[in-house]
Amino acid sequence: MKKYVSYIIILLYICISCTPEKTAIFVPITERSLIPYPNEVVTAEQGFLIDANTTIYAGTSFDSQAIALQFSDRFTKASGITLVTKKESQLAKNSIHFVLDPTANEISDDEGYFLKSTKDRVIIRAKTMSGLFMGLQTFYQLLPDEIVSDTIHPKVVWAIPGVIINDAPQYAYRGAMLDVARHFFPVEDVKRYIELIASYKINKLHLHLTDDQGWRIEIKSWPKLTEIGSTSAVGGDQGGFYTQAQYRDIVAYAKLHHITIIPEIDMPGHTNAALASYPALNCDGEARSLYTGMKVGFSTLCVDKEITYQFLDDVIRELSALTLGDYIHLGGDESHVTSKEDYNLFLTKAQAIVKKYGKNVMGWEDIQSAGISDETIIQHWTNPEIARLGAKQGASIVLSPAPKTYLDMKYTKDTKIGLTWAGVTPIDSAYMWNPQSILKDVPTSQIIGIESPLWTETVVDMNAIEYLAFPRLIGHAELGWTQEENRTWDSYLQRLKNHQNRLKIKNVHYYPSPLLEE
Ligand code: TNX
Repeated sequence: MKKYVSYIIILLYICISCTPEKTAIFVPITERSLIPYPNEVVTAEQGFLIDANTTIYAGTSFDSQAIALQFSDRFTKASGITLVTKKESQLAKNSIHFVLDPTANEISDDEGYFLKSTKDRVIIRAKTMSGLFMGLQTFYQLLPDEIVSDTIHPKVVWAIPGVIINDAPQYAYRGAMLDVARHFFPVEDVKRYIELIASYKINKLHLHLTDDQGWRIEIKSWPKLTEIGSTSAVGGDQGGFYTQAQYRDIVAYAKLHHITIIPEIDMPGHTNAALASYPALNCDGEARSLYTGMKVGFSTLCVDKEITYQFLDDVIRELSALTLGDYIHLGGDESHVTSKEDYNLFLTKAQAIVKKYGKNVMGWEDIQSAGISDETIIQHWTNPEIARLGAKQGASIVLSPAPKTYLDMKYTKDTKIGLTWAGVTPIDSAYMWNPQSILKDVPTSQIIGIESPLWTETVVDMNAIEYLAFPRLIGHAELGWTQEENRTWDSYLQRLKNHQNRLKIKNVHYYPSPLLEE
Protein backbone atom coordinates (compact mmCIF):
# COMPACT_ATOMS: atom_id res chain seq x y z
CA MET A 1 0.00 0.00 0.00
CA LYS A 2 2.77 2.36 1.07
CA LYS A 3 4.48 1.56 -2.23
CA TYR A 4 1.35 2.68 -4.16
CA VAL A 5 1.12 5.93 -2.22
CA SER A 6 4.69 6.84 -3.11
CA TYR A 7 3.98 5.93 -6.77
CA ILE A 8 1.00 8.24 -6.75
CA ILE A 9 3.05 11.03 -5.18
CA ILE A 10 5.76 10.61 -7.82
CA LEU A 11 3.16 10.61 -10.62
CA LEU A 12 1.49 13.72 -9.21
CA TYR A 13 4.86 15.44 -9.04
CA ILE A 14 5.60 14.56 -12.67
CA CYS A 15 2.21 15.82 -13.76
CA ILE A 16 2.51 19.10 -11.89
CA SER A 17 6.01 19.75 -13.16
CA CYS A 18 5.09 18.86 -16.74
CA THR A 19 1.82 20.67 -17.19
CA PRO A 20 2.98 24.30 -17.24
CA GLU A 21 5.69 23.48 -19.78
CA LYS A 22 3.25 21.65 -22.08
CA THR A 23 0.70 24.44 -22.04
CA ALA A 24 3.45 26.96 -22.65
CA ILE A 25 4.62 25.04 -25.72
CA PHE A 26 1.20 24.39 -27.21
CA VAL A 27 -0.43 27.78 -27.51
CA PRO A 28 -4.14 27.80 -28.32
CA ILE A 29 -5.07 28.10 -31.98
CA THR A 30 -6.39 31.62 -31.30
CA GLU A 31 -2.83 32.76 -30.78
CA ARG A 32 -1.88 31.79 -34.30
CA SER A 33 -3.22 34.31 -36.79
CA LEU A 34 -4.78 32.50 -39.71
CA ILE A 35 -5.35 34.93 -42.63
CA PRO A 36 -7.38 34.33 -44.73
CA TYR A 37 -9.37 32.53 -42.07
CA PRO A 38 -10.11 28.93 -43.07
CA ASN A 39 -13.71 27.97 -43.64
CA GLU A 40 -13.79 25.22 -41.00
CA VAL A 41 -11.50 25.09 -37.98
CA VAL A 42 -11.93 22.56 -35.15
CA THR A 43 -9.59 22.53 -32.17
CA ALA A 44 -8.02 19.14 -31.49
CA GLU A 45 -6.61 17.80 -28.24
CA GLN A 46 -2.86 18.19 -28.34
CA GLY A 47 -0.54 19.79 -30.82
CA PHE A 48 2.48 18.61 -32.75
CA LEU A 49 6.11 19.42 -32.12
CA ILE A 50 8.68 19.44 -34.93
CA ASP A 51 12.13 18.38 -33.80
CA ALA A 52 15.27 17.04 -35.47
CA ASN A 53 13.74 13.54 -35.57
CA THR A 54 10.57 14.54 -37.41
CA THR A 55 10.27 12.79 -40.78
CA ILE A 56 8.51 14.24 -43.80
CA TYR A 57 6.54 11.79 -45.95
CA ALA A 58 6.09 13.23 -49.42
CA GLY A 59 4.45 10.31 -51.24
CA THR A 60 5.36 9.13 -54.72
CA SER A 61 4.05 12.00 -56.80
CA PHE A 62 6.45 14.62 -58.14
CA ASP A 63 4.00 17.39 -57.17
CA SER A 64 3.67 16.43 -53.50
CA GLN A 65 7.45 15.99 -53.32
CA ALA A 66 7.89 19.52 -54.68
CA ILE A 67 5.60 20.95 -51.98
CA ALA A 68 7.38 18.90 -49.29
CA LEU A 69 10.68 20.31 -50.54
CA GLN A 70 9.36 23.87 -50.35
CA PHE A 71 8.45 23.21 -46.74
CA SER A 72 11.68 21.53 -45.71
CA ASP A 73 13.75 24.31 -47.34
CA ARG A 74 11.82 26.98 -45.47
CA PHE A 75 12.07 25.03 -42.21
CA THR A 76 15.83 24.60 -42.57
CA LYS A 77 16.30 28.33 -43.25
CA ALA A 78 14.42 29.30 -40.10
CA SER A 79 15.49 26.49 -37.74
CA GLY A 80 18.86 25.27 -38.95
CA ILE A 81 17.43 21.73 -38.82
CA THR A 82 17.40 19.53 -41.93
CA LEU A 83 14.52 17.09 -41.80
CA VAL A 84 14.62 13.69 -43.49
CA THR A 85 12.12 13.37 -46.36
CA LYS A 86 10.87 9.96 -47.47
CA LYS A 87 8.98 9.18 -50.64
CA GLU A 88 6.75 6.51 -49.18
CA SER A 89 3.76 7.10 -46.93
CA GLN A 90 3.69 5.35 -43.60
CA LEU A 91 1.66 6.53 -40.64
CA ALA A 92 4.70 6.63 -38.36
CA LYS A 93 4.86 8.78 -35.23
CA ASN A 94 6.56 12.18 -35.36
CA SER A 95 5.82 12.69 -39.03
CA ILE A 96 4.53 15.33 -41.46
CA HIS A 97 2.60 14.06 -44.49
CA PHE A 98 1.93 15.81 -47.77
CA VAL A 99 -0.74 13.70 -49.41
CA LEU A 100 -1.87 14.28 -52.98
CA ASP A 101 -5.07 12.35 -53.62
CA PRO A 102 -7.02 13.30 -56.78
CA THR A 103 -9.88 11.07 -55.60
CA ALA A 104 -10.32 12.81 -52.22
CA ASN A 105 -13.95 13.71 -52.89
CA GLU A 106 -14.52 15.12 -49.43
CA ILE A 107 -12.37 18.09 -50.52
CA SER A 108 -14.74 20.28 -52.46
CA ASP A 109 -12.36 22.37 -54.56
CA ASP A 110 -9.08 21.99 -56.47
CA GLU A 111 -7.54 24.65 -54.25
CA GLY A 112 -9.11 23.18 -51.10
CA TYR A 113 -7.19 21.15 -48.54
CA PHE A 114 -7.50 19.21 -45.29
CA LEU A 115 -5.00 19.78 -42.48
CA LYS A 116 -4.86 17.83 -39.24
CA SER A 117 -2.26 18.26 -36.54
CA THR A 118 -2.24 15.99 -33.53
CA LYS A 119 0.37 14.74 -31.06
CA ASP A 120 1.83 12.16 -33.44
CA ARG A 121 1.63 13.74 -36.87
CA VAL A 122 0.54 16.46 -39.23
CA ILE A 123 -1.37 15.53 -42.39
CA ILE A 124 -1.95 17.96 -45.24
CA ARG A 125 -4.12 16.46 -47.95
CA ALA A 126 -5.43 17.89 -51.21
CA LYS A 127 -6.68 16.84 -54.64
CA THR A 128 -4.15 18.97 -56.53
CA MET A 129 -0.75 20.52 -56.09
CA SER A 130 -2.43 23.95 -55.74
CA GLY A 131 -4.50 22.63 -52.87
CA LEU A 132 -1.36 21.30 -51.15
CA PHE A 133 0.30 24.68 -51.68
CA MET A 134 -2.68 26.45 -50.06
CA GLY A 135 -2.54 23.98 -47.16
CA LEU A 136 1.17 24.67 -46.78
CA GLN A 137 0.48 28.42 -46.40
CA THR A 138 -1.91 27.61 -43.53
CA PHE A 139 0.65 25.25 -42.02
CA TYR A 140 3.22 28.08 -41.96
CA GLN A 141 0.69 30.26 -40.16
CA LEU A 142 0.22 27.55 -37.50
CA LEU A 143 3.97 27.55 -36.76
CA PRO A 144 5.76 30.21 -34.67
CA ASP A 145 6.32 33.53 -36.50
CA GLU A 146 10.02 32.83 -37.00
CA ILE A 147 9.12 30.25 -39.68
CA VAL A 148 9.07 33.15 -42.17
CA SER A 149 12.58 34.23 -41.24
CA ASP A 150 15.67 33.71 -43.39
CA THR A 151 17.97 33.48 -40.39
CA ILE A 152 18.30 30.57 -37.98
CA HIS A 153 16.41 30.69 -34.68
CA PRO A 154 17.87 27.86 -32.53
CA LYS A 155 15.80 28.69 -29.43
CA VAL A 156 12.38 28.52 -31.05
CA VAL A 157 10.18 25.56 -30.09
CA TRP A 158 8.48 24.53 -33.34
CA ALA A 159 5.07 23.73 -31.89
CA ILE A 160 1.78 23.63 -33.78
CA PRO A 161 -1.59 23.72 -32.02
CA GLY A 162 -3.81 20.65 -32.33
CA VAL A 163 -6.34 21.41 -35.05
CA ILE A 164 -8.44 19.98 -37.86
CA ILE A 165 -9.00 22.33 -40.81
CA ASN A 166 -11.23 21.77 -43.83
CA ASP A 167 -10.80 24.64 -46.18
CA ALA A 168 -11.63 25.81 -49.71
CA PRO A 169 -11.80 29.24 -51.34
CA GLN A 170 -14.96 31.27 -51.80
CA TYR A 171 -13.72 32.66 -55.14
CA ALA A 172 -11.55 31.13 -57.86
CA TYR A 173 -10.07 34.50 -58.87
CA ARG A 174 -8.12 36.17 -56.07
CA GLY A 175 -5.97 38.79 -57.68
CA ALA A 176 -3.55 41.65 -57.30
CA MET A 177 -2.54 44.06 -60.06
CA LEU A 178 0.74 45.90 -60.37
CA ASP A 179 1.17 48.84 -62.76
CA VAL A 180 4.76 48.53 -64.00
CA ALA A 181 4.12 51.14 -66.73
CA ARG A 182 3.78 54.42 -64.79
CA HIS A 183 6.87 53.38 -62.86
CA PHE A 184 9.01 50.41 -63.73
CA PHE A 185 9.90 47.80 -61.12
CA PRO A 186 12.76 45.36 -61.67
CA VAL A 187 12.29 41.58 -61.68
CA GLU A 188 13.40 41.22 -58.02
CA ASP A 189 10.61 43.57 -56.88
CA VAL A 190 7.97 41.65 -58.81
CA LYS A 191 9.29 38.40 -57.34
CA ARG A 192 9.13 39.78 -53.81
CA TYR A 193 5.54 40.92 -54.44
CA ILE A 194 4.69 37.43 -55.75
CA GLU A 195 6.18 35.81 -52.65
CA LEU A 196 4.30 38.12 -50.30
CA ILE A 197 0.89 37.81 -51.96
CA ALA A 198 1.14 34.03 -52.37
CA SER A 199 1.32 33.62 -48.60
CA TYR A 200 -2.26 34.98 -48.41
CA LYS A 201 -3.44 32.51 -51.06
CA ILE A 202 -3.75 35.13 -53.82
CA ASN A 203 -3.59 33.24 -57.13
CA LYS A 204 -3.50 35.88 -59.92
CA LEU A 205 -1.09 38.69 -60.64
CA HIS A 206 -2.26 41.05 -63.35
CA LEU A 207 0.67 43.06 -64.76
CA HIS A 208 -0.28 46.36 -66.38
CA LEU A 209 2.60 46.26 -68.87
CA THR A 210 1.94 49.27 -71.09
CA ASP A 211 0.56 52.77 -70.74
CA ASP A 212 1.13 56.32 -71.93
CA GLN A 213 4.27 56.65 -69.82
CA GLY A 214 6.05 53.44 -70.74
CA TRP A 215 6.12 50.17 -72.70
CA ARG A 216 7.61 47.47 -70.45
CA ILE A 217 7.72 44.20 -72.39
CA GLU A 218 10.12 43.29 -75.17
CA ILE A 219 8.34 42.59 -78.48
CA LYS A 220 10.94 41.20 -80.86
CA SER A 221 9.10 42.12 -84.07
CA TRP A 222 8.63 45.76 -82.93
CA PRO A 223 11.93 46.56 -81.17
CA LYS A 224 11.43 50.30 -80.89
CA LEU A 225 8.61 49.76 -78.39
CA THR A 226 11.32 49.15 -75.84
CA GLU A 227 14.23 51.02 -77.48
CA ILE A 228 12.17 54.22 -77.31
CA GLY A 229 8.90 53.55 -75.50
CA SER A 230 10.41 52.00 -72.36
CA THR A 231 12.76 54.88 -71.55
CA SER A 232 10.21 57.15 -69.83
CA ALA A 233 8.22 57.02 -66.59
CA VAL A 234 6.06 59.38 -64.54
CA GLY A 235 7.98 62.39 -63.24
CA GLY A 236 10.89 61.76 -65.61
CA ASP A 237 11.98 58.85 -63.42
CA GLN A 238 14.00 55.99 -64.81
CA GLY A 239 12.17 53.68 -67.21
CA GLY A 240 12.93 50.07 -68.05
CA PHE A 241 11.44 46.91 -69.51
CA TYR A 242 11.47 43.14 -69.13
CA THR A 243 13.25 41.15 -71.81
CA GLN A 244 11.26 38.10 -72.88
CA ALA A 245 13.69 35.92 -70.91
CA GLN A 246 13.12 38.01 -67.77
CA TYR A 247 9.37 37.94 -68.30
CA ARG A 248 9.46 34.14 -68.65
CA ASP A 249 11.38 34.04 -65.39
CA ILE A 250 8.62 36.07 -63.68
CA VAL A 251 5.93 33.77 -65.11
CA ALA A 252 7.83 30.68 -63.89
CA TYR A 253 8.42 32.17 -60.44
CA ALA A 254 4.71 32.99 -60.19
CA LYS A 255 3.83 29.42 -61.18
CA LEU A 256 6.03 28.08 -58.40
CA HIS A 257 3.85 30.17 -56.06
CA HIS A 258 0.63 28.97 -57.72
CA ILE A 259 -0.01 32.37 -59.21
CA THR A 260 -1.06 32.94 -62.83
CA ILE A 261 0.29 36.07 -64.48
CA ILE A 262 -2.31 37.98 -66.51
CA PRO A 263 -0.54 40.40 -68.87
CA GLU A 264 -2.28 43.61 -69.90
CA ILE A 265 -1.57 45.60 -73.05
CA ASP A 266 -3.86 48.62 -72.62
CA MET A 267 -5.59 49.79 -75.83
CA PRO A 268 -6.73 51.68 -77.87
CA GLY A 269 -6.11 54.51 -75.34
CA HIS A 270 -3.23 54.60 -72.84
CA THR A 271 -0.89 54.00 -75.80
CA ASN A 272 1.31 57.10 -75.98
CA ALA A 273 4.51 55.07 -75.41
CA ALA A 274 3.75 52.96 -78.51
CA LEU A 275 2.72 56.06 -80.49
CA ALA A 276 6.05 57.68 -79.57
CA SER A 277 7.98 54.58 -80.72
CA TYR A 278 6.38 54.14 -84.18
CA PRO A 279 5.12 57.17 -86.16
CA ALA A 280 3.08 54.85 -88.43
CA LEU A 281 0.75 53.92 -85.55
CA ASN A 282 -0.55 57.51 -85.48
CA CYS A 283 -3.31 58.57 -87.87
CA ASP A 284 -1.25 61.62 -88.85
CA GLY A 285 1.93 59.52 -89.25
CA GLU A 286 3.82 61.63 -86.73
CA ALA A 287 5.47 60.21 -83.63
CA ARG A 288 4.23 61.54 -80.32
CA SER A 289 6.68 62.78 -77.67
CA LEU A 290 7.35 60.59 -74.66
CA TYR A 291 5.01 61.45 -71.79
CA THR A 292 5.93 61.76 -68.10
CA GLY A 293 2.79 63.39 -66.67
CA MET A 294 -0.20 61.80 -64.91
CA LYS A 295 -3.12 62.69 -67.17
CA VAL A 296 -5.22 59.93 -68.73
CA GLY A 297 -7.43 59.63 -71.82
CA PHE A 298 -5.49 61.64 -74.42
CA SER A 299 -3.98 58.93 -76.66
CA THR A 300 -5.38 56.45 -79.17
CA LEU A 301 -4.11 53.96 -81.70
CA CYS A 302 -5.24 54.71 -85.24
CA VAL A 303 -8.32 52.56 -85.72
CA ASP A 304 -8.50 53.02 -89.53
CA LYS A 305 -5.00 51.88 -90.41
CA GLU A 306 -4.18 48.33 -91.44
CA ILE A 307 -0.77 48.54 -89.75
CA THR A 308 -2.50 48.95 -86.36
CA TYR A 309 -3.84 45.40 -86.66
CA GLN A 310 -0.53 44.02 -87.87
CA PHE A 311 1.00 45.60 -84.77
CA LEU A 312 -1.68 44.09 -82.52
CA ASP A 313 -1.32 40.68 -84.14
CA ASP A 314 2.45 40.65 -83.55
CA VAL A 315 2.20 41.92 -79.98
CA ILE A 316 -0.50 39.42 -79.02
CA ARG A 317 1.21 36.55 -80.81
CA GLU A 318 4.47 37.14 -78.95
CA LEU A 319 2.73 37.79 -75.63
CA SER A 320 0.54 34.69 -75.93
CA ALA A 321 3.64 32.58 -76.41
CA LEU A 322 4.96 33.94 -73.09
CA THR A 323 1.68 33.39 -71.24
CA LEU A 324 0.87 30.19 -69.34
CA GLY A 325 -2.61 31.31 -68.31
CA ASP A 326 -5.74 31.44 -70.46
CA TYR A 327 -6.23 35.20 -70.38
CA ILE A 328 -4.79 38.30 -72.05
CA HIS A 329 -6.04 41.63 -70.66
CA LEU A 330 -6.79 44.22 -73.34
CA GLY A 331 -7.37 47.18 -71.01
CA GLY A 332 -9.91 49.25 -72.91
CA ASP A 333 -10.37 51.91 -70.21
CA GLU A 334 -10.56 55.67 -70.60
CA SER A 335 -10.27 55.85 -74.39
CA HIS A 336 -11.64 59.38 -74.32
CA VAL A 337 -10.29 60.47 -77.71
CA THR A 338 -11.51 57.41 -79.63
CA SER A 339 -15.06 57.74 -81.00
CA LYS A 340 -17.51 55.13 -79.66
CA GLU A 341 -17.86 53.62 -83.12
CA ASP A 342 -14.08 53.36 -83.59
CA TYR A 343 -13.64 51.99 -80.10
CA ASN A 344 -16.14 49.17 -80.66
CA LEU A 345 -14.73 48.32 -84.08
CA PHE A 346 -11.19 48.27 -82.72
CA LEU A 347 -12.05 46.03 -79.77
CA THR A 348 -14.02 43.61 -81.93
CA LYS A 349 -10.89 43.12 -84.05
CA ALA A 350 -8.56 42.97 -81.04
CA GLN A 351 -10.71 40.31 -79.35
CA ALA A 352 -10.60 38.18 -82.50
CA ILE A 353 -6.79 38.35 -82.48
CA VAL A 354 -6.65 37.16 -78.86
CA LYS A 355 -8.91 34.23 -79.78
CA LYS A 356 -6.77 33.45 -82.82
CA TYR A 357 -3.81 32.87 -80.50
CA GLY A 358 -5.79 30.55 -78.26
CA LYS A 359 -6.40 32.93 -75.37
CA ASN A 360 -9.48 34.53 -73.81
CA VAL A 361 -10.08 38.22 -73.27
CA MET A 362 -10.12 40.08 -70.01
CA GLY A 363 -10.77 43.83 -70.01
CA TRP A 364 -11.90 46.75 -67.89
CA GLU A 365 -15.71 47.01 -67.79
CA ASP A 366 -15.64 49.60 -70.61
CA ILE A 367 -15.03 46.89 -73.24
CA GLN A 368 -18.54 45.47 -72.89
CA SER A 369 -19.85 48.02 -75.43
CA ALA A 370 -17.90 46.24 -78.19
CA GLY A 371 -19.84 43.02 -77.64
CA ILE A 372 -18.22 40.28 -75.58
CA SER A 373 -18.56 36.53 -75.13
CA ASP A 374 -19.31 34.47 -72.07
CA GLU A 375 -15.65 33.49 -71.89
CA THR A 376 -14.71 37.15 -71.36
CA ILE A 377 -13.79 38.43 -67.91
CA ILE A 378 -14.96 41.96 -67.23
CA GLN A 379 -13.16 43.88 -64.51
CA HIS A 380 -15.49 46.23 -62.66
CA TRP A 381 -13.75 49.37 -61.41
CA THR A 382 -15.99 52.43 -61.45
CA ASN A 383 -19.42 52.07 -63.08
CA PRO A 384 -21.70 49.27 -61.80
CA GLU A 385 -24.21 49.94 -64.60
CA ILE A 386 -21.61 49.28 -67.28
CA ALA A 387 -20.29 46.19 -65.49
CA ARG A 388 -23.86 44.88 -65.27
CA LEU A 389 -24.26 45.25 -69.03
CA GLY A 390 -21.18 43.06 -69.37
CA ALA A 391 -22.69 40.48 -67.04
CA LYS A 392 -25.91 40.46 -69.11
CA GLN A 393 -23.83 39.31 -72.08
CA GLY A 394 -22.72 36.34 -70.01
CA ALA A 395 -19.26 37.55 -68.99
CA SER A 396 -17.68 36.63 -65.69
CA ILE A 397 -16.97 39.52 -63.37
CA VAL A 398 -13.92 40.35 -61.29
CA LEU A 399 -14.57 43.08 -58.74
CA SER A 400 -12.15 45.96 -58.30
CA PRO A 401 -14.42 48.71 -56.96
CA ALA A 402 -12.03 51.67 -56.73
CA PRO A 403 -13.06 53.05 -53.31
CA LYS A 404 -12.51 49.63 -51.70
CA THR A 405 -9.80 47.87 -53.67
CA TYR A 406 -7.61 50.53 -55.31
CA LEU A 407 -4.39 50.21 -53.37
CA ASP A 408 -3.16 53.52 -54.77
CA MET A 409 -5.84 55.43 -52.84
CA LYS A 410 -4.41 57.08 -49.71
CA TYR A 411 -5.21 55.62 -46.28
CA THR A 412 -6.16 59.09 -44.96
CA LYS A 413 -5.81 62.51 -46.51
CA ASP A 414 -2.59 62.97 -44.53
CA THR A 415 -0.74 59.77 -45.44
CA LYS A 416 2.07 60.20 -47.88
CA ILE A 417 1.96 58.49 -51.31
CA GLY A 418 -1.19 57.78 -53.24
CA LEU A 419 -4.10 59.47 -54.95
CA THR A 420 -7.57 60.39 -53.67
CA TRP A 421 -9.84 60.50 -56.74
CA ALA A 422 -11.93 57.55 -55.47
CA GLY A 423 -11.72 58.73 -51.84
CA VAL A 424 -9.43 57.67 -49.02
CA THR A 425 -9.38 54.03 -47.94
CA PRO A 426 -8.39 53.21 -44.36
CA ILE A 427 -7.83 49.55 -43.53
CA ASP A 428 -11.27 48.99 -42.01
CA SER A 429 -13.05 50.42 -45.06
CA ALA A 430 -10.92 48.24 -47.37
CA TYR A 431 -12.10 45.17 -45.43
CA MET A 432 -15.71 45.97 -44.62
CA TRP A 433 -17.67 45.23 -47.79
CA ASN A 434 -19.33 42.24 -49.26
CA PRO A 435 -18.34 41.22 -52.80
CA GLN A 436 -21.81 39.75 -53.36
CA SER A 437 -23.58 43.08 -52.89
CA ILE A 438 -21.51 45.30 -55.19
CA LEU A 439 -23.39 44.48 -58.41
CA LYS A 440 -27.06 43.95 -57.67
CA ASP A 441 -28.97 41.52 -59.90
CA VAL A 442 -25.84 39.82 -61.24
CA PRO A 443 -26.07 36.07 -60.51
CA THR A 444 -23.57 35.10 -57.81
CA SER A 445 -22.11 32.43 -60.09
CA GLN A 446 -20.91 35.14 -62.48
CA ILE A 447 -18.89 36.91 -59.77
CA ILE A 448 -15.63 34.96 -59.95
CA GLY A 449 -13.56 37.03 -57.57
CA ILE A 450 -11.85 40.23 -56.60
CA GLU A 451 -8.62 42.00 -57.57
CA SER A 452 -6.68 44.80 -55.89
CA PRO A 453 -5.04 47.14 -58.44
CA LEU A 454 -1.96 49.12 -57.51
CA TRP A 455 -1.51 52.00 -59.95
CA THR A 456 1.91 53.53 -59.61
CA GLU A 457 1.78 57.18 -60.65
CA THR A 458 2.95 58.10 -57.11
CA VAL A 459 4.77 54.85 -56.34
CA VAL A 460 8.49 54.95 -57.05
CA ASP A 461 9.99 51.92 -55.29
CA MET A 462 9.32 48.64 -53.50
CA ASN A 463 8.95 50.35 -50.11
CA ALA A 464 6.15 52.48 -51.54
CA ILE A 465 4.48 49.39 -53.06
CA GLU A 466 4.57 47.68 -49.66
CA TYR A 467 3.30 50.76 -47.83
CA LEU A 468 0.17 50.98 -50.00
CA ALA A 469 -0.49 47.25 -50.39
CA PHE A 470 0.05 46.16 -46.81
CA PRO A 471 -1.99 45.66 -44.86
CA ARG A 472 -5.00 46.43 -47.09
CA LEU A 473 -4.25 43.63 -49.56
CA ILE A 474 -4.24 41.12 -46.70
CA GLY A 475 -7.86 42.05 -45.96
CA HIS A 476 -8.78 41.68 -49.62
CA ALA A 477 -7.18 38.23 -49.63
CA GLU A 478 -9.54 37.25 -46.80
CA LEU A 479 -12.58 38.63 -48.69
CA GLY A 480 -11.56 36.55 -51.69
CA TRP A 481 -11.01 33.33 -49.78
CA THR A 482 -13.21 33.26 -46.68
CA GLN A 483 -16.99 32.92 -46.78
CA GLU A 484 -18.90 35.86 -45.38
CA GLU A 485 -20.25 33.94 -42.35
CA ASN A 486 -16.71 33.03 -41.29
CA ARG A 487 -15.28 36.52 -41.10
CA THR A 488 -15.84 39.62 -38.97
CA TRP A 489 -13.88 42.83 -38.75
CA ASP A 490 -13.19 42.29 -35.01
CA SER A 491 -11.74 38.84 -35.55
CA TYR A 492 -9.75 40.01 -38.56
CA LEU A 493 -8.37 43.06 -36.75
CA GLN A 494 -7.20 40.91 -33.83
CA ARG A 495 -5.48 38.47 -36.18
CA LEU A 496 -3.92 41.28 -38.20
CA LYS A 497 -2.52 42.87 -35.02
CA ASN A 498 -0.79 39.59 -34.15
CA HIS A 499 0.27 39.08 -37.74
CA GLN A 500 2.30 42.34 -37.79
CA ASN A 501 5.25 40.50 -36.28
CA ARG A 502 5.57 38.38 -39.43
CA LEU A 503 5.50 41.49 -41.62
CA LYS A 504 8.29 42.91 -39.45
CA ILE A 505 10.38 39.73 -39.70
CA LYS A 506 10.01 39.90 -43.49
CA ASN A 507 10.92 43.61 -43.48
CA VAL A 508 7.65 44.60 -45.13
CA HIS A 509 7.29 48.41 -45.04
CA TYR A 510 3.60 48.28 -44.21
CA TYR A 511 1.44 51.22 -43.19
CA PRO A 512 1.24 51.25 -39.36
CA SER A 513 -2.44 52.13 -39.15
CA PRO A 514 -3.59 53.62 -35.81
CA LEU A 515 -6.21 50.84 -35.84
CA LEU A 516 -3.41 48.33 -35.25
CA GLU A 517 -2.39 49.89 -31.96
CA GLU A 518 -3.59 48.06 -28.84
C1 TNX B 1 -7.84 55.01 -63.33
S1 TNX B 1 -8.67 52.19 -63.26
C2 TNX B 1 -7.20 54.28 -64.32
C3 TNX B 1 -5.73 54.28 -64.36
C4 TNX B 1 -5.12 55.19 -63.34
C5 TNX B 1 -5.87 55.05 -62.04
C6 TNX B 1 -5.30 55.84 -60.91
C7 TNX B 1 -8.47 52.34 -64.72
C8 TNX B 1 -9.04 51.29 -65.51
N1 TNX B 1 -7.84 53.42 -65.17
O1 TNX B 1 -5.28 54.60 -65.65
O2 TNX B 1 -3.79 54.84 -63.15
O3 TNX B 1 -7.20 55.46 -62.25
O4 TNX B 1 -5.93 55.51 -59.71
